[in-house]
Amino acid sequence: MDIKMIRLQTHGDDRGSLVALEQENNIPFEIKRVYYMFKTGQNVRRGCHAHRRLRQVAIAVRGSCRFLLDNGREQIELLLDNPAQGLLIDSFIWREMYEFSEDCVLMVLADQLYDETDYVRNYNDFLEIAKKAPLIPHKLIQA
Ligand code: T46
Repeated sequence: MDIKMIRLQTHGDDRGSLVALEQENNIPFEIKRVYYMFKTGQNVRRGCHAHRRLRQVAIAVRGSCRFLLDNGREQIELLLDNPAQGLLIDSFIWREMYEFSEDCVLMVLADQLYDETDYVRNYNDFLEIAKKAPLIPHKLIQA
């Protein structure tokens, strides 16, 4: 349950920059779904849930937003503001996103199709389940 920031190689020349995302390569799973959010209102808090199985990589392809990640024992706060950085969010991490910049486009790559039964939306339920999980400290790893 490490929190891993993936450095995405940027191919740049005098025309600009390009980042390529490849499953099982710089994205550490098979990509089954991609979604993105934009025009997020000010003072909006998104997420506020955990996933039972889902693993994801979030990239602020434009603008910035903050993430709160919580494993039931510790919390970590991060600013995502670089299109060449991917935040790996493993299963069973409570996540909240907030302070979206007006221009923020937050893209998420997921290893599963959309499945409402995979969501844990109640924080107390999440804590109960997290209590039973082995203690793995939150670490921020630059890859
Ligand atoms: C997550 C964070 C980072 C779909 O129909 N298909 C999809 O693939 C997704 C992601 C959402 N939806 C529908 C379900 C809701 O009616 O889009 C609506 C908004 O979804 P939600 O309220 O779950 O959005 P967020 O921003 O709270 O959470 C999303 C993801 O759902 C979640 O998996 O980890 O972004």
